[in-house]
Amino acid sequence: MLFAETDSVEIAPGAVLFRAAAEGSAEALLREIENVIAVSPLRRVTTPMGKSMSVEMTNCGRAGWISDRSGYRYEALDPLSGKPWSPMSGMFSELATRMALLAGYQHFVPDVCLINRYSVGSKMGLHQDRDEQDFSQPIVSVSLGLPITFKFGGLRRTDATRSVVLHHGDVVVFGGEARLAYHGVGTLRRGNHMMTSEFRYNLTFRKI
Ligand code: MD3
Ligand code: FE
Repeated sequence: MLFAETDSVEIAPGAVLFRAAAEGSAEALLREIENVIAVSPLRRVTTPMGKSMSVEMTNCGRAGWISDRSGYRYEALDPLSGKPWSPMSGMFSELATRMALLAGYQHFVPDVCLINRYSVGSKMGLHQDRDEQDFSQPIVSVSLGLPITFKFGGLRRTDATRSVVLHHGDVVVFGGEARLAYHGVGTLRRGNHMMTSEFRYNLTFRKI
């Protein structure tokens, strides 16, 4: 137990996996997700190509990531309500800062948390995250609930990918040369998790 918090695996250059690091915080994280959803409900957004994404999303923090026919971007106001997103809780930002520090990033202060909810059949195709200003800042990802296969490639869409299953409580810090790598997730399979029933949640903490 003493060393569990720092057990880490480098799954690719710049991508550090901390297995089950958020497990002990999961109940509190899920409660806070409910608070965020009460302000800004989960919704399925449309890509610029006009396709509805299978993952449901919401955000907290000083802006939120959204997509519609006019593109991907961060917006200070939730377009559904016209009001600000829920502020990021201290518990959220402190978890992200602590995990980034364990991965070697000393001043990571996230200002946005994107919350993705996967249900049976949801998936996310290979993409890069490049809607932020400063790619020297890492992204911290927290998985909760059902497991999913995460795919991780290189800087070109056609680069080979490797797969790793992300489980409840796993935290991954993506920085350095992993920051702009192509990544995605496979299809969520049916399951019943003790804390999230039929869902998987993913939190991504970013400095936009
Ligand atoms: C690697 N989410 O929201 S988390 C996303 O499981 C996203 O919901 C997936 O990709 C999910 O953009 C994967 C892992 C992740 C998140 C952001 C990254 C990996 C990343 C940014 C850069 C490189
Ligand atoms: Fe991504």
